[in-house]
Amino acid sequence: MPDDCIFCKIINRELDAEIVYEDEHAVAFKDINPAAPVHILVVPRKHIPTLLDLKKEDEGLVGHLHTVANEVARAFNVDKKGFRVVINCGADAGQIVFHLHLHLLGGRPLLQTMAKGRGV
Ligand code: DGP
Repeated sequence: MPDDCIFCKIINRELDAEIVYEDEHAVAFKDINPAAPVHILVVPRKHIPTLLDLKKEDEGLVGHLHTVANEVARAFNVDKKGFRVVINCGADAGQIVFHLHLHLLGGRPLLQTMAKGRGV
């Protein structure tokens, strides 16, 4: 784990966050700067900087992150009306935290395109 990774610190309880789910492989917590009424970040415990750093051996883990998003979406009652899952990768996508994460967004109509005007 790099010393300066905010999400590793949250996972290791060195930094506070509102954790809403955790298991052996993943942690989910509320985004500090929510772009929607429901804005949860689903992160692997394993430090993987970006989508580009995924290895073949991570395929199961990435699938698991989506299953966690499914569970969290149901827990936060956005499953019926719908929600969006986004992964930003690199500068043009506006990635600011270099620890792989899924944004789970819902609780309002997300009618914009995939463009990032806080649409994440
Ligand atoms: P991005 O790297 O652009 O895909 O998004 C990173 C997200 O992480 C951004 O929406 C804000 C959130 N974030 C950054 N620092 C913290 C933090 O210390 N705590 C929490 N809960 N969220 C954070």
